[in-house]
Amino acid sequence: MVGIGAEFMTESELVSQASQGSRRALARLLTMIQQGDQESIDSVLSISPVQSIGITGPPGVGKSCLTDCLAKIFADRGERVGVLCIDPSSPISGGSLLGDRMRMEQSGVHDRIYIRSVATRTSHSSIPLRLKAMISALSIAGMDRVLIETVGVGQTEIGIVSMTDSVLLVDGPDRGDIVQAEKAGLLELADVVVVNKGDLPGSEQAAANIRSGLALGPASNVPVVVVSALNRTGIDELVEALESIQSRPSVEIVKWRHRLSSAVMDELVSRSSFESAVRDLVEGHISIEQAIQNIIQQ
Ligand SMILES: Nc1nc2c(ncn2[C@@H]2O[C@H](COP(=O)(O)OP(=O)(O)OP(=O)(O)O)[C@@H](O)[C@H]2O)c(=O)[nH]1
Ligand SMILES: [Mg+2]
Repeated sequence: MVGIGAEFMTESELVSQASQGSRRALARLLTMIQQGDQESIDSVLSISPVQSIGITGPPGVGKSCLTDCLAKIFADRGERVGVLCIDPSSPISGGSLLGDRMRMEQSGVHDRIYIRSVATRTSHSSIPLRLKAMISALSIAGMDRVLIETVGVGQTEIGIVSMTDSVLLVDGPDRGDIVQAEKAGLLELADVVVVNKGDLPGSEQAAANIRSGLALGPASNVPVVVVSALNRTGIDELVEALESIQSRPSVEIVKWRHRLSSAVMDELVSRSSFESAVRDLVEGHISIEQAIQNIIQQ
């Protein structure tokens, strides 16, 4: 394949080249998956994916800086780390990756770290399923671990982090956005809560508030760790907390519910009967119950 661009390869050639370390083949494979190419998705799904960590939280709390710290720690141990930055605003090759790259200063220069931005603007509903295939593609390419940063605390983020093995919810010292995360149901998926910007006043108090809030509910054992991604303090404790995560059956049920509903949505919305049902609804020919029947029966 020497001299032939990755864009001319078949899916199985891409998989084979990516597994032999070709970053161009990996990039191409990820693009095809991101665009929803079914053959590319199918070509990776038999691979059992490596450990993935979802990192989510409100805008600006320091997720990228923290992801950078964690990627660097794992890479310094000799692991190969894939980083996916889920970006709701960017088109396929949008500009904000540059911003993330700049914030991910350490990771950007580390040869065991592979960073990739994933645009969601054009392909909203299927991102969770495609994400699963992207983690598999990174696994094929020899990554030992995948970190996934996503911005926000709403339903989209729940769909995304449900695909990961563990979930890290990041908050800042003065935000209290954790309340929004709780309302959306994201808090119940969190394996570790991080209060970042621990160098600023109010972070210990914010952590104490979160701990007392959690103490009342089913997530009372979830650790709340104060860190500063900027000063790199508290990161060892965070890694320890990440490595002590125990699987919780109640969370597994919630995650599988989200995964299945993403898959069901994806399957039904992609049917041609979905679009014709939309047209029939607009023209007043059918009821929504009939529309559902038409789609299911296709
Ligand atoms: N004081 C302080 N500032 C921090 C810390 N971590 C990140 N920041 C700053 O917070 C700002 C946002 O950091 P990012 O890592 O881009 O935050 P983010 O959550 O990824 O932001 P979005 O992806 O845009 O939601 C930057 O100006 C960082 O320098 C920290 O530990 N302490
Ligand atoms: Mg970010």
